[in-house]
Amino acid sequence: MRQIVIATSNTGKFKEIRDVLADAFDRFYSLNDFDEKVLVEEDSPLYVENVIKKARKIGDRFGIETIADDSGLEVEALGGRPGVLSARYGDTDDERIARLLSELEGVEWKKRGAVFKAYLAFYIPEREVSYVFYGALSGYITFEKRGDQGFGYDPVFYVPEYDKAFAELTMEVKNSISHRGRALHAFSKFLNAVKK
Ligand code: ITT
Repeated sequence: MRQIVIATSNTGKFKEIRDVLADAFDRFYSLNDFDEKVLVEEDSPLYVENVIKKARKIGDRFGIETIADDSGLEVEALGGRPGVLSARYGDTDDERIARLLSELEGVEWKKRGAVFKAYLAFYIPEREVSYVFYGALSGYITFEKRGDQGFGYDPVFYVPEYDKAFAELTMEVKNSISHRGRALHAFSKFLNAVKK
């Protein structure tokens, strides 16, 4: 039986990752499944360093193959903020969105461009090795919230190709185009190439 820890306590991320990997693993754990809370300080300004640290620390602690995700939203008009600090822009999704929209007040549509980035690290404890996968998607920050699917900044991230915000797409469609979906696609190809 092949098990994997999805090293996140963000249930939105957990569901998206599990959905894409459903055929590759038999059992999925999130950090919420363990009583022990392992503290991982995401203190680097680089996503890639944070994600490797997270996957490795959790993988070594529980002795199970682990995938971690560090992601962020980079808004052009804000000089790339909130970026790697996207989770710390407020205490709740609503607060983070409210802050983003207020900082963009008065900014016209064509200057509201943004990129969502996702870094995934897959760590194999018995080999002490990490593999990193990357995905990104460009879009725009809306003037107000749209839709009720997904999580996080989904209601304010507009995808031109679909003329919809992420939160107006089903998880399947979001996963087929999103930053995380792209990184997961690369990870799936890797898993197929390196069958256990
Ligand atoms: P973990 O560290 O436990 O995985 P987190 O929510 O703290 O969860 P990050 O440090 O990667 O995750 O922060 C990313 C922030 O960006 C956080 O506020 C997320 O809700 C948000 N985010 C990430 N991916 C997103 C997506 O696909 N859609 C909307 N918001 C997203």
